[in-house]
Amino acid sequence: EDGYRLWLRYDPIQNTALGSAYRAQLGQLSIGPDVDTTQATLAASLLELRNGLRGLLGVELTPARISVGTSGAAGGLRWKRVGEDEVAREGYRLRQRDGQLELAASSNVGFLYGTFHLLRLLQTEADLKGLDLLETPAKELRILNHWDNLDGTVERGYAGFSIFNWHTLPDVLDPRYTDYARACASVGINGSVVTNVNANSLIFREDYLEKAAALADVFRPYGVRLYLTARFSAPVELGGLETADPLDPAVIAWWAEKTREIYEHIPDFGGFVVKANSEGQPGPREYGRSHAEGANVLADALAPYGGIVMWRAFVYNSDPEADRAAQAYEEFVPLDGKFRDNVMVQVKNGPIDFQPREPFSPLFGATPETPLLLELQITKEYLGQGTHLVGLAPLFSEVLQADTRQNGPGTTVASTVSGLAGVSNVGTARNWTGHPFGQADWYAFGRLAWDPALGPERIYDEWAAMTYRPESKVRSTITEMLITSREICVNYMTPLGLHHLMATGHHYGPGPWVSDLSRPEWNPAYYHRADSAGIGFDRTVTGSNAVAQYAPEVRAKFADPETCPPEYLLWFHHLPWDFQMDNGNTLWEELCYRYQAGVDGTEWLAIKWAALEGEIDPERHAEVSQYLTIQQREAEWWKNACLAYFQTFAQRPFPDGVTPPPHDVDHYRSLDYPYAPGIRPQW
Ligand code: BDP
Repeated sequence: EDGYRLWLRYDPIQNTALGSAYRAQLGQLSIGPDVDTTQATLAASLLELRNGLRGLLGVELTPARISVGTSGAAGGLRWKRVGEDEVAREGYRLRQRDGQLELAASSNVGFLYGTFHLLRLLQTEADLKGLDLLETPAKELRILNHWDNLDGTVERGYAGFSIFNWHTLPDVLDPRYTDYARACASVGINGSVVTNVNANSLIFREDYLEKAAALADVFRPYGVRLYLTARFSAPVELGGLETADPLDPAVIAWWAEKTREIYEHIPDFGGFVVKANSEGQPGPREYGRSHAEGANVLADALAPYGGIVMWRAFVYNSDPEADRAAQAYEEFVPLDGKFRDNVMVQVKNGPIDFQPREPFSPLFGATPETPLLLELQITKEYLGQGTHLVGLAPLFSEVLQADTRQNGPGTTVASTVSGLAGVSNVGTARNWTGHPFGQADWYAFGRLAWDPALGPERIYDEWAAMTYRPESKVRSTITEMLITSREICVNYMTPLGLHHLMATGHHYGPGPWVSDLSRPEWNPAYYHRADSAGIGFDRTVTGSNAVAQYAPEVRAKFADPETCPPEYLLWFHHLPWDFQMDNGNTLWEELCYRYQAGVDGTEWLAIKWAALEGEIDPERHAEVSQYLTIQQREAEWWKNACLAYFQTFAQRPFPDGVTPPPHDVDHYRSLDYPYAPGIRPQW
């Protein structure tokens, strides 16, 4: 058992009574007259159904069991084409009707999604009796962003190398490309940006476009559109022009011609993602132009073909006076209304950078005329990377459900965005994600992009049943572990609103003492601001006043330490060590207890998992156990390093119930991880 099949395992259903009921219902398929299974997406749907039924139920959909082009015999499963007024594009209806189980869709991809849903019902051993559901994706754009480089490495990737082998494309079509697209489609992901945001112009060279086109051809039947990242200086680097100034006629013509060429290779190309004037990437600001002027030249080139630009709001500069958390808003809110219609601004969930917890970015809901995409990180750069078990669905859901109040109560982040982009965690690891539980985040991202209102418990329950076993102890234990693990991680890394305490470069372990990097906002000390008086970043009116970027009700709540939720306390406030928490603890005591709770939580995870021994396959059980050992040890490391360091300022004893760090802070400072994955020269 190596995890390659992800959640699409299709192993025989063990519950014999249920298996017989399913077999009685699904032994026959009738395909409506206007459902043409020679079309690629319908052929893929049929193939998936055949494989699923064969594996789960031992049912062979032989030609004798399929009636094609009829209005349908009694019993069995029936595929029926309906109009978009009945079932929206990409959506589907699954219901029992007149003794038949009917899958109705208005688009080919609707049949595909409906097929995956039906198989999921079987895999999770759901009751099909009285089934009646209508599904429509809440968001049109549900996209994975791969930070994959053309040389095969993956930025902030912890599961091996890129699954896209640019060297052997377009000739070698690794079956993994198809399985990747299947997995995406099974959770409703409909787009894939296959190149890194720190982009390489080479991708636009003819031979690379042929490679990209080969991938797009594999993805297409599964409803996954291909997108590429555009390096803003490509007209210079690849085109030989003297400038990449977006208002220069030669530059405008270059992008128009390049885009035409791309569509010649990939007729349904989705568009560009751009990281500009951020962390050394080129951009319009070099020419005195705004982000809107930069985005619009690409948008104009794409418009004739229906493509879009996803322009990232991840910008900050090195002004020592500026609060990094405030900069994206400052830069982009004044540009509202200045972007072309086919530009979306892609905003990370929080104002800084994929921390274990951040308040939502104040940009959500603040640009009524500019559609936004929510960018989430599925790869765990700041959450223990490939070795810690941390379920991200609670984090994703927390931001999606956060109420921005920008347009009255109930203006959730989910309601303000046109789609979701997730930075992928897959690589060449046999099980795709390195840590076996990393798969759950890929799964959860897709499910939440389809329906942001889905509860994390429900999502993990499905994943656990499909990926491990549908038996109740297995699914409930795994679900509980995944749900709880996020808070455990927050506690042992960055409790109470602390952020960016990670060591430099690789962002793996703790480095709260780092304060000597050239740019102020690359230093953890810039974020926690611990001193003899207290700890935290004052973002109220006495500090950076970044809190003013939120809608009045949200601002009022965050700006007062008495009403600010404890999980965001030190994000917005610099408070004395003896600040009284609601529960009667001082801030120092509470900080210590939280770190201890994080460590204790990793022990709890290990106990929970140990109780599943014998209930699931020994291979994956042993693998997860080994990772949990690392996590327990490293949670201790985080707690000890951070508490030893903060105590040098707090000068207070550790409260009862908190195990004091066995070493002083110099010991933790001296620890070194020279080969931690994802090392970058600076940030
Ligand atoms: C940061 C990563 C860096 C990425 C950057 C981004 O450390 O590797 O390039 O985000 O989002 O979190 O562009």
